[in-house]
Amino acid sequence: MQTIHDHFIQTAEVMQGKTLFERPGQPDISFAQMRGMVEALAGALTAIGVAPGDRVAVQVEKSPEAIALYLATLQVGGIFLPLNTAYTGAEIDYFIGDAAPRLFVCDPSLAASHAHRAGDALAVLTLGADGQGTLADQARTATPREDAHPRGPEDRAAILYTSGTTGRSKGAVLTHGNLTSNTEALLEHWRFDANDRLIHALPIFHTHGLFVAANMALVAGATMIFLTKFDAEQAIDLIARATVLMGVPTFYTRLLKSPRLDREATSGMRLFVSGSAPLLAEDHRAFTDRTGQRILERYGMTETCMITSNPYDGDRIAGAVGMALPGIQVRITDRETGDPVAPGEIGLIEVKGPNVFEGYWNMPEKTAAEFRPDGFFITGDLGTIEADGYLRIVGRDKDLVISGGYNVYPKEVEEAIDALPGVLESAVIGLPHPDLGEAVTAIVVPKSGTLDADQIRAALSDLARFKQPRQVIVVDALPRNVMGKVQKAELRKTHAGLYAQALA
Ligand code: MLC
Ligand code: AMP
Repeated sequence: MQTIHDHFIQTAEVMQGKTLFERPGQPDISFAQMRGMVEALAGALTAIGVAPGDRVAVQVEKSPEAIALYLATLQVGGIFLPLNTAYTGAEIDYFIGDAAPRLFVCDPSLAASHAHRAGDALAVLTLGADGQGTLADQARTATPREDAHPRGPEDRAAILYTSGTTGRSKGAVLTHGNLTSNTEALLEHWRFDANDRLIHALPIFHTHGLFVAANMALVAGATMIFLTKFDAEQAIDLIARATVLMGVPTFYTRLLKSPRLDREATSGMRLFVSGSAPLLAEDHRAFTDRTGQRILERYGMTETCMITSNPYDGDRIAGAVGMALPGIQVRITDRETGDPVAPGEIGLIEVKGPNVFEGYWNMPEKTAAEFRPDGFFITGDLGTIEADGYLRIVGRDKDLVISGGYNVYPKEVEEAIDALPGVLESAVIGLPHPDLGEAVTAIVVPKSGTLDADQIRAALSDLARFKQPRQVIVVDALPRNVMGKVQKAELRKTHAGLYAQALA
């Protein structure tokens, strides 16, 4: 088996001076240069003492060097642990305590606030958006490393934290076999090769930007037009020089807002991919009307990488996420009994295959609870497979909000709100939002008297910005059923129109 690092080295050997990273206003970086960066960083990691199995936690801005650090970690047999740049110090405390990394790499601007973490067991180094910092300094002086620590499909490659229903984040442990098998399946399924030029505007600390988009380009020998963030007008400028865009639905909602999006602007593109959250069927259709292109929607999850995809050649159906990728099995089961449901009925989406993660870091009970005895993983999404064979996602069994492609577990936000003075209880829900798909919204009950909604929002600054409620609504009581359970469905109905007029 080859790891993503092995694949990259082979590709770099062939591609040599071909451009891997193209960045507006900055010099291009070739495959050969990237290989040099990876080997220099692998030398630095070895010198620092990162041993096989050690975790390398990374909270840095998007840069080619950050991708090189990912590959270098795989090369030395380490476990890559990328963290959302929005996470605050309190959130980082938890990840570092839980994963016990050997090395934590942060932005130079945060070096002072993380300095206290450094000790015998944990080195703290920096890497900035410009590729500079104390880690880069070490890479310049260390002896570059060419050999890779041998790794098999079962060996651990990465940990991605995903919020938990109990409020505690869970570290999903992904193996080399998970990453390699999924990249290979996607390359074939989407006909992605060295001729492609991918607009890469996603963050690189999640599955979509790192294990789908970047892995595919690194392995195929494609060029990435590498953007620090998504800007619809910039994307339209660049589309003429690209062949593929991968994005969350908000990318498409924002592209559709631009009058410049038309057939001519997109005529050189061969593939638009959407995933990480539901793409509105009306956006899918509007995109086709405007551009003649049919967005290819696929479905995935941190724990499973990509699961299903609409076909490349066949019908890309609005509101459907397609069929299981090669080598992957998907079934729909009854929520109560776990038995497969009849075709066309709604149930839990379960998945099995080489893409499915090993388990949650240090959480054997949580892991066991999400797998069936026959090895199927319970996604927590609700769906149906109809006679046409396409999977359609109809909802979620898990209490989860997806805002602009970021997952927010209400429990974590509710716990933070409930801890504030004067709050009796709260319910956090996702409401339809014209830009973000869903917006995190808090419904709060005061202990007595009234509460200031703005003060509540301001008091939640320990939470990453994308988890903070866009709006806080103060009410006298929450609706409950006879069992005393808060009726979130009713709250979502009552407040459904809250963001209807929101400006994107
Ligand atoms: C940014 N903000 C968000 C937000 N993104 N708030 C809620 N939800 C989000 N997703 C905050 C900013 O901090 C800022 O706060 C304010 O909103 C305005 O920001 P913006 O400039 O409008 O946002 P922008 O930077 O343009 O980002 C929006 C976005 C981005 C949608 C482009 O969030 C994004 O790239 N999302 C992709 C997420 C992703 O990669 N998901 C894949 C997960 S993997 P303030 O305070 O300054 O106003 C996965 C598996 C799979 O799910 O299947 O792929
Ligand atoms: P994450 O845990 O961040 O990886 O998010 C995974 C979740 O995103 C899945 O469990 C789904 O709920 C959701 N998701 C991903 N892709 C799609 C899609 N195409 N349509 C609807 N939901 C999706």
